[in-house]
Amino acid sequence: MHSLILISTILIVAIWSCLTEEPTKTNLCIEKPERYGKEGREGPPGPKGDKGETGRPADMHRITELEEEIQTLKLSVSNLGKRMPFTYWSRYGQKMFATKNDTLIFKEGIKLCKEANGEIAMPVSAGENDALWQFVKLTGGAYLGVNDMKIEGQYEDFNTGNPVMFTNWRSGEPNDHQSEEDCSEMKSDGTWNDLWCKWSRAIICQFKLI
Ligand code: MFU
Ligand code: CA
Ligand code: CA
Repeated sequence: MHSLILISTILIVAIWSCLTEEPTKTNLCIEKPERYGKEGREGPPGPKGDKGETGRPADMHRITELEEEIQTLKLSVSNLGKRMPFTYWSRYGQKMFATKNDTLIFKEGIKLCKEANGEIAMPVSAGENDALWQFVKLTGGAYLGVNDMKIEGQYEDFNTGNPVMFTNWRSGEPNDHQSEEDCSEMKSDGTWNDLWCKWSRAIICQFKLI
């Protein structure tokens, strides 16, 4: 009976010491991985290194070239941001045309294109007229840059102030209806009509590629 109590006591002490990892640890314990202390503090800085090799002389020509490239990139990135509102794009020759699902009065249309660093669309050839017509089929009537605001009956390109050479007036137009039509639109059949500048129409902007 005494020996049973003695053996039980030894076993309890051995298991207890294994569980608590007390210094009384016996070799009965199953080995556990070693435990490390915390990492020490950072040591003092090392000695100064040797002097480096002399650099190449600055290539001012290359720097100028790179500076110019950066300017061009900055402009492209800025233009991309400004042109985000436009949902429809097409390219014809050296012009990009862009529009979106919205109608504005002529003055507001001019502002919209200007804010995107562009101009109101002004077709100068049958090809450009056709390219714009593709949009007008989707958007309905759209303002063009042709107008006779300065002198009645003298149609100018709003962007340049030059007289227009290419025209595609619908028969009977321009008629300056009620003596108040100094703006112009492309109708859904691709022909032009002069109209009052206060009507709301789709706006197509043009961006020159060179
Ligand atoms: C024609 C057009 C005008 C306007 C009017 C309702 O005149 O030329 O621009 O659209 O119809 C009779
Ligand atoms: Ca007129
Ligand atoms: Ca008209």
